[in-house]
Amino acid sequence: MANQFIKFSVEDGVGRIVLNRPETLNSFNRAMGKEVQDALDVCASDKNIRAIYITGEGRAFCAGQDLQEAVAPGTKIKDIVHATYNPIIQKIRNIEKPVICAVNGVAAGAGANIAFACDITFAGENASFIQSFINIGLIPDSAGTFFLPRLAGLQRAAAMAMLAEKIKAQQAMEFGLIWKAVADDKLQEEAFGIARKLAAMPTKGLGLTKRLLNQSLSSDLEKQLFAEGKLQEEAGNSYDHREGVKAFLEKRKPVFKGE
Ligand code: T3D
Repeated sequence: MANQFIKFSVEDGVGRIVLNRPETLNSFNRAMGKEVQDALDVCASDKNIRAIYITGEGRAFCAGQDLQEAVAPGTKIKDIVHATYNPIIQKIRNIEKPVICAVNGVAAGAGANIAFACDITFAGENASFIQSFINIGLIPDSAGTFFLPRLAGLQRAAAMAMLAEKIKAQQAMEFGLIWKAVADDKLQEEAFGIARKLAAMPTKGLGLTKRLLNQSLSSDLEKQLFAEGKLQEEAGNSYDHREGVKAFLEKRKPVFKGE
C-alpha cells in the first residue's frame, strides 16, 4: 500500500526514508510509525538495499510523538511506546546494514533519540536536539536512557534529560551524540553520499561489525575477544573478503557484492 506519512525509495542501493508530516514537524502518529517499521523491514530483507538513510521533510527532522494523537480518549502511553518507538529502535539496531541519519532541523523527544540510535548521524549546523519529554512530565523513551549515558556520559545525559535545553548540532557532535555537524545546504549531499558509499562496501563485514558493536554495549573484554574471533571467521569466508584481498594484490579497485 502507498505510504501516506513517509516517502520511501531505493536509490543506488540505499533505502531512503523521509519522515513526511511537515505541518506537525514530522511528529509520529501511529500510522507513520507503522510505515517507518515496514520500510525498515523492506530494507532488512531486500538484498539490493545495502544501506538505509533517514531524514525529514521541511524545516524539522522529527518532533517526537504527535501530542494531538497522544491525548485522544482511551490512548495508553505504554501502548504507543510499545507499538511505535520500541520496534523502530530495535529494527534500527538489529538490521545488519548501516543506518545513516541526516537531521535536517529540530529533533525533539523520540525524534532526537531515533537520531542517536542510528549508526552514523549527520546534522545540519542549525539543527537542534531536545529531550523535551520532561516538559510534558514524561521520561526519555526510544532508548534515550540507554544511549544518552553511553554516548555522552552520565552528567550530560542527566542534564539533557532533566533540563530539556536545546543543544545545537555542533554541541551534539562534541558530546559524541552524532558523527558530524555540516553546513545546512550540504547536509543531504554529504550524508547521502556516505550512505551511497556504504552501500557499495562489504555489507557482510559492515553487518558483523554492527553486531559486535551492539554486543559490546553489554559485554566484557573476554566475551568480546571471543566473539571477534568467531565473526572474523565468518567475515573471512565472505565473497567480499576474497575480492578485497584479490583486488589489493592485483592493484585494482575492489568490486564488492555485499556477500
Ligand atoms: O504518548 C506519548 O506521548 C508517549 C510517547 C513519547 C515519545 C515522545 O516523543 S514525547 C515528546 C513529544 N514531543 C514534544 O513534546 C515536542 C513538542 N514540540 C516542541 O517542543 C516544539 O514544537 C519544538 C521544540 C519541536 C519546535 O519548536 P518551534 O518553535 O520550532 O515550532 P512550534 O511552533 O512549536 O511547532 C510548529 C507546529 O508544529 C505547531 O503547529 P501550528 O501551531 O503551526 O499548527 C505545533 O503545534 C506543531 N507541533 C510541534 N511538535 C508537535 C506538534 N504537533 C503535534 N505533536 C508534536 N509533538
